[in-house]
Amino acid sequence: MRTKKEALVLLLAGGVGSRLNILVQSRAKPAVPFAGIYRIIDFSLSNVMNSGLTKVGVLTQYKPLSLMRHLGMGEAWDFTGRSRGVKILPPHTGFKDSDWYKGTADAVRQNIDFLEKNPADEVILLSGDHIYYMDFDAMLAFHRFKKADVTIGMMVVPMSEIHQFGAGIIDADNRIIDWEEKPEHPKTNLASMGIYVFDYKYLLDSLYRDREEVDFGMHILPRAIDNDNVFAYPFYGYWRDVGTIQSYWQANMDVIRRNSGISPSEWGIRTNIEADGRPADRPPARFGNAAKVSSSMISAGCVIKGTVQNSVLAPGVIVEEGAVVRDSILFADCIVGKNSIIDLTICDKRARILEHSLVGSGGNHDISNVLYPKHLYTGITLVGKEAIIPPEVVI
Ligand code: ADQ
Ligand code: ADP
Repeated sequence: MRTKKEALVLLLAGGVGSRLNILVQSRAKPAVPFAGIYRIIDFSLSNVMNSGLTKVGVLTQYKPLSLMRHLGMGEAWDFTGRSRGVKILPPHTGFKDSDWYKGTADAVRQNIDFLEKNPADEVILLSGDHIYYMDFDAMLAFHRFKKADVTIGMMVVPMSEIHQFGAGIIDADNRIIDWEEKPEHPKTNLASMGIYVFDYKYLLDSLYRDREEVDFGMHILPRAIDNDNVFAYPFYGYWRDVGTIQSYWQANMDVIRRNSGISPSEWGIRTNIEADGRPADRPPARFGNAAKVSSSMISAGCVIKGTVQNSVLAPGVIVEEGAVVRDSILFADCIVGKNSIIDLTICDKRARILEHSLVGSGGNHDISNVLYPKHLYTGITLVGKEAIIPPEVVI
């Protein structure tokens, strides 16, 4: 038997991620900073690297600048040595708004020339939005063993969350026999992780067959499940779609807690730290004599003179005397002024909270809940990039 060609990877990194609110005002969701020194896309990219795959195309769409600067040529994930680097596939905007990508399958279809120039036996389709560790080689082996046309990474989620996902019912052989994208009345809690292995020819045929089929979960997969060989590859590890402020905050907190199942360093997650203000030149974190820090992650260049509890601090954050930071995520170079208290808050890069302010604690969330009912119902306060909170303010 002929040996298989290396699988081609397509990483979908273009989604708007509007539920992440102001964190995605200037950058695509996969470029949102995570756990101090990473960006969300680092997880998918590192999984690709650690699975020994080298042919990668990244599909961009929404505000791709931060993302492109972060990816570079893929040096951080060793893609340049083993192949010709990560190929960034920019959006084909066409002439009018309606030519803008209409869905995930449409996005892949608009890059069909990349697929055709890179023949393979399988195509692995990934999302750039997920926090997880997975060996795609094992999934490929499963796909080949089952002689599948499509294999979908799937895992059990709480019944209350399945409405956000593609939901599948499987038989004893792991064949998917029923499927519903984002079901209103779910019959199962087996969720699609949005991770697909496609037979190369099968994918091309599906994309050419019907141009009206613009989404994998909504169009391509239901038809494939009705007519062809589609299997579920079961996954039992830590996996989170960090698409909401609540799930994003929770996944960051999971990194702090031991035994939560997530460990970027043990998973061998790499990041392009050089693209983010040369943190290699930052000094180690420094703690004043009154500093109190517990259950937290403190990155290089931080200066802590106050109290930090249960929080994630990216490089260069300053917490002044008497200030308290609790249950919060502070992006690079935020400053918390003297005697200010930050509770259950996410501060984007370079935000400055001046002295004697209260953010997130004792504030009235009712007004923001009316303005953004779908975004800010969580009780988590967001402070925008470079925002300045004046002294003695309560938010
Ligand atoms: P959703 O998460 O709703 O459901 P979707 O918004 O279509 O999926 O995005 C999937 C991925 O593609 C994301 O990484 C997104 O950033 C990216 N993306 C979306 N549109 C894009 C475009 N036009 N160009 C480039 N990239 C784009 C999907 C499946 C469900 C499954 C969940 C798992 O449809 O069945 O359960 O993912 O999270
Ligand atoms: P993002 O997380 O979206 O990449 P940044 O604001 O860090 O956000 O990056 C956007 C641009 O701002 C980049 O060109 C970067 O070089 C630049 N930048 C980075 N740090 C600073 C800074 N301290 N002051 C001003 N601009 C900066």
